[in-house]
Amino acid sequence: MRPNSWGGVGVRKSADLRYYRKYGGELVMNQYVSGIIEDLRKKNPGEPEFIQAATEVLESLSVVVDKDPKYQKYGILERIVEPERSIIFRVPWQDDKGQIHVNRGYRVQFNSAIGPYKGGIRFAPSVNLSVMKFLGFEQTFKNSLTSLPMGGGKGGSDFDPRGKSEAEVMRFCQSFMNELFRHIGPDTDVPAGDLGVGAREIGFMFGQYKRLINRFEGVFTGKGFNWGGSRMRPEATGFGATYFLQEMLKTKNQSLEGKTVAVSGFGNVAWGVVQKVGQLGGKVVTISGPDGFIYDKDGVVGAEKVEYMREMRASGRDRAQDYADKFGVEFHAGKRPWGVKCDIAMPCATQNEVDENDAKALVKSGCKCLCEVANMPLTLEAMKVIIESGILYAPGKAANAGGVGCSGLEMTQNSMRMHWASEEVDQKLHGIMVSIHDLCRQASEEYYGKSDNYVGGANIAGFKKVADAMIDQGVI
Ligand code: 2IT
Repeated sequence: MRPNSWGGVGVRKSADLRYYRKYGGELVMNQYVSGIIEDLRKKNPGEPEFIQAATEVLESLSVVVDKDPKYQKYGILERIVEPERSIIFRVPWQDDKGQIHVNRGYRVQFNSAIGPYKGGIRFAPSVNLSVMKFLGFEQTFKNSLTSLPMGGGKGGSDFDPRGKSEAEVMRFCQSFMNELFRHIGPDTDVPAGDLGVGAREIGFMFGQYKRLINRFEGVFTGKGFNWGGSRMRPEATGFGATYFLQEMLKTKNQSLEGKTVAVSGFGNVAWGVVQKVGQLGGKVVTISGPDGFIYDKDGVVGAEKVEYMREMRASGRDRAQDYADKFGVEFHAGKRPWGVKCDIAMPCATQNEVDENDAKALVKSGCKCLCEVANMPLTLEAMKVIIESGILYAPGKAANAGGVGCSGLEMTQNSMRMHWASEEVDQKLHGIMVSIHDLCRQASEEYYGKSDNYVGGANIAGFKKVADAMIDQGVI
């Protein structure tokens, strides 16, 4: 056993072995880090998603705190895993029949060291404090990677938009905002959309906010273009992820030309990916929903199919089978698309959608590259399989940062009271993704001695900017 930098001996065996340096066959993790992980588990019982996201980041920071004792001296890890503020509130609303319902609303304001809290709002039955905290935590590092001045936050509700009328959705959004408005503002906290929250819901929430505070200000991103939104924001997450993928492929002298891509989900993010992959000469052969996945051997390519994905979303039916019925392609009920033959996999649906068996199936099918587009789509066990397989692998917090990156550009445009043309936004988005890719590789090279540990590189590069800002700002 070898002492760590502070003379202590930190040894901890974990299911996740990927970041440990081996000293005489022992797997060593920094003792400060292992202590933080233990405390985190004790302090947050019943929050598996949050513990998963935080553990994954903390484990890759072992090498950073080994090298630089200031992070322990200033208590950075204990502070960075604790949200600055978590707000939980009642959201009562009436359905079209006059019946009263109560949902729970959340806003987790995780970290404001480098800018106002920034992050989406999710409406889904699976929303709870654990999910909000995992997303807010991830957002902090992701936003840091964009190089724009945005802190991390996330919000939402366990409200299920499926099967609700437009009037019901509007009343819900207004009630949600009747509480949230007092906690947000253009220099305080700037929400956006996420699962279940698109331009329509943002419109209803923004409208109510404006009415309550009697000011027109850039308090949301993802707004409609006519009332302060940015060009390209709807496309940004999917386009950005595909630009990131392009950079990854370039390091192997490859391009998207002729590549087959398996995609999950059919929402806003998958929609952007499908378009950009097609433009760059690749072919997306699957999309999926909660009911199963479709396999389109000719590719989800061309305006009609891409447009139909929007219709599927707008219908509120949440069914992938509609695509198979419309275009006469294969539908695999109750299955996920990870067994199909593909060169590249891009999970675009939700957290933990790829488990250990899915990961094994992907590797077996000959997949050469996995680019996460959803937030934390892989379980820790699935990550281990993918990392050990040695395939090219990027984490969501780097690859999907184009969404919030474009949100940052929307904030800039709002502050300037002007709009940029699509080409200008797209060019800036592309620049942001190339820069994130470089940051990941540089940090990976510096701390792991090899440049393609994107998971570790993203965590370290995202962390250092926030941590150093926290040190500068004192114990707050
Ligand atoms: O997960 C995400 O990065 C988002 N839902 C977008 C957040 C934002 O503020 O644009």
